[in-house]
Amino acid sequence: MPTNFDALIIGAGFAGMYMLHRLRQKGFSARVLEAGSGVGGTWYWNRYPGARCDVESVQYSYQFSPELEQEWEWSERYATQPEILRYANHVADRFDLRRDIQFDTRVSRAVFDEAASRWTVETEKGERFVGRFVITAMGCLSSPNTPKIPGLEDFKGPVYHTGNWPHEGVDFTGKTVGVIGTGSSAIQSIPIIAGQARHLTVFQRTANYTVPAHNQPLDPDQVRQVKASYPELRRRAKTKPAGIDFDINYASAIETPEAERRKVFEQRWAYGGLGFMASFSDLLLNDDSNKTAADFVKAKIREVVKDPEVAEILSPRNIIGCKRLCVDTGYWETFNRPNVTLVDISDEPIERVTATGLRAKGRDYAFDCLVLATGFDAMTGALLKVDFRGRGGVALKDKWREGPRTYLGLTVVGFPNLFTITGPGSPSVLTNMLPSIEQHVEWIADCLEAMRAQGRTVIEPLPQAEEAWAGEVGRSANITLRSTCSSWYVGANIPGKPRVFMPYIGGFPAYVERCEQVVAQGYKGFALA
Ligand code: NA7
Repeated sequence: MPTNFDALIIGAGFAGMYMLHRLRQKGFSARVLEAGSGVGGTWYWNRYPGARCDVESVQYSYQFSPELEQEWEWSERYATQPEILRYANHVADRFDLRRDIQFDTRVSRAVFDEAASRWTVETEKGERFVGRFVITAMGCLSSPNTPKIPGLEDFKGPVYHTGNWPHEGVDFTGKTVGVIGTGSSAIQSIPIIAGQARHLTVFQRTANYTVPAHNQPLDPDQVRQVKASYPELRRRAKTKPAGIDFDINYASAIETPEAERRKVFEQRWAYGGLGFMASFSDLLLNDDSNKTAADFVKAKIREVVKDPEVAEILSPRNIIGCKRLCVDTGYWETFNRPNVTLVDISDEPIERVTATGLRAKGRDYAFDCLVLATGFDAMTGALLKVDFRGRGGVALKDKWREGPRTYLGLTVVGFPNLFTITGPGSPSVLTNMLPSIEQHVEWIADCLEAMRAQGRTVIEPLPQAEEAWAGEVGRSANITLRSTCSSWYVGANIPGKPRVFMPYIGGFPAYVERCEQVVAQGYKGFALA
């Protein structure tokens, strides 16, 4: 079997699969190395109960193939993880991708050979592959974070992480369960776990904002309409900051009279989903505007949650949308159940996990199973698990010691011929991932094609281009309130991680335009050799 390729792609999620397809179309040889035993990436691992995408299914899908768009049928407004995984498998089969994907292969190291201008990629099993280019397609939320809570290894029952859930599923019927975390994964899984378990205890460090999904089966007529006008839907979505076709209200919340403002929030609430943040255009720009939305949501919590003390604990204290907004089905209602207890650990960390549960705030809590819904080492976690060595043997983790720096979120000075799909410094997690992935994949494939046409074999960004881009990423982050709280966007959830706002927040359209300008100006900011 050949081990020498034009490109080595790490990861067979939506990014890796399309990258492979696109490179094949352009006549490049490529091999995908994938740690899992199947395609799907994030959707392969995140199988916790209730896992769903928070972008509507008709938009969270590939658009590169009109035939694929037409033949695939989404069944619900928000697709479940099993349905998204079926879609990923359908794509793999339809485009005959599996023959170039090596599963059960975790990449451990990648070294750039300056003399040969090639990368050598090593796997945990000791295999080696050589490629002119390395393209990372490892996902932004794919390196699960297991906090170092003392005593975790002492717990006698099973410990599950939402980001690495057993494939056979878990039945909590009749069990007592503890859940640590109240982020998106917890908010989706808690109502379902509570429905099965004898008792559920939720340990909350930070209360989170969530908006009802109002999920429902898709109406066939509506699907027909979407399919008949897919190009138009995609075109509209690309003009929006998040690459999602939301109806954005360009008014200011604080300048809108109270009664009118309330009406807008109520309408968005009744519709459900992330579009709530598009109720007004200044919710993430102006503290007072943000407070109007935050107060609206807190009033909803008080309406739903019967015990005022519990409602108070569930009410977030930070600004809305600073941490990623969650989308739920029956989350707050769950805390009205007699078999659910909420424990506020905001002022004191969990003391320790014990053999039979955990100790927090001087009290012991007992349960049979422990669920860690504790999130991910976002955006850089998966990349830095691989020991990337660029020019002069420099390690990527050393280069990024103070935080990630990239040119366009796609390339890194000192690491020639390395491309990072949805890397830090690109819109990535602030957008619908699918169009962001497609835009990166197409940019990279076009770049390789242009290099081939010009007889070039090495591409690397210039230090001044990387510097300028890092400045732009930082400046745009500072304009919004989003960079102001302890979220995974700034690495705050991982002790010791440098605090840098990692994604580019200038919006999908501005970013795409910039990438296109770079190409139009002869790959401005890059050295091509
Ligand atoms: P998140 O959103 O990072 O949530 C993780 C949760 O776990 C969050 O509530 C954390 O509290 C909590 N956490 C993490 N470590 C601890 C410790 N040591 N003690 C107590 N609580 C802890 O991850 P998710 O998987 O829910 O969602 C990730 C993204 O996936 C989401 O944004 C969607 O885009 C999909 P904290 O807030 O840090 O105080």
